[in-house]
Amino acid sequence: MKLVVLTGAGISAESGVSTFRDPDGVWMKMDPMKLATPEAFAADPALVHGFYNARRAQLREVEPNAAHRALAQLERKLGNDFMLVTQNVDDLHERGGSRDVVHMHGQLQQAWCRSCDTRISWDEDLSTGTECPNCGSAGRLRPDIVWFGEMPYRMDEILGALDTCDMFVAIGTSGAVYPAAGFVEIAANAGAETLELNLQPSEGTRLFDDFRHGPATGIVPAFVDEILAR
Ligand code: BV8
Repeated sequence: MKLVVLTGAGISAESGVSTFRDPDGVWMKMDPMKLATPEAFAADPALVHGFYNARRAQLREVEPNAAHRALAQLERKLGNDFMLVTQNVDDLHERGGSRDVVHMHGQLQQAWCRSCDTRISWDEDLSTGTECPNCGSAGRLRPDIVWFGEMPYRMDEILGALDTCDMFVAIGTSGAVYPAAGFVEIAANAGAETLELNLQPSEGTRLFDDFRHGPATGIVPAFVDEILAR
């Protein structure tokens, strides 16, 4: 069985990472257009660096949870028949044991030099004066995050997997951001069974064949046990 899993902020919520659109979510307190667009970065790079520096630093305070670990178990069992796509920019899937994670919206712990086009692992703060360790340019590094209006990463691979999978599962995502929100329809049109695992019905619940609602640390390990028993 070929399985594609898409995760969103809800899978990391019980680890202590804020979601975006829940009542106390990041975008309920801050305007994404001022923080997560190329235009915002051009207008006020120090503000944008500060926002991502705080979120990068927060990763040191959090740990993966049972849902991240369960998906790693599924990867070990299904091997190449499994694709894990995440909208999350944290590293909790990797720390939970997943080896191959498609970070379609980039990663907090990676910087991208707009001078030499190199991507570099980055654990520290970035500032408007930070020098690129590869080419030496100052002030040309940005967080390697896909902002609104930019093309998400590895779309060809993702679309290829959606076209050939037997099952598509969306976990902890509101279905508010495209193109990820459209994956369920692509998979369904290709004949896959579709399942939503979320705390509560998402904006797109009606697009799924089936759904289970509850905290990810409960419903994801239960789902993985079911698949492993098949
Ligand atoms: C693109 C930066 C072209 C990273 C993020 C009008 C109509 C349609 C589309 C558009 C439109 N105007 C503009 C667009 C396109 C736009 C878009 O979709 N906008 C929306 C807002 C309308 N998209 C883009 O610009 C994308 N690029 O389209 O390029 C293109 C063309 C063709 C083909 C391909 C591409 C780029 C999108 C990148 C956005 N980057 N942020 C960062 O700073 O982190 S978006 C942001 O939302 C996050 O990064 C996250 O990745 C994404 C999705 O959010 P979720 O993960 O779903 O989180 P959310 O809080 O919303 O939901 C959490 C869910 O978890 C809830 O349902 C909750 O109930 C649940 N939950 C909570 N606790 C738990 C739980 N579930 C289980 N257990 C729990 N304990």
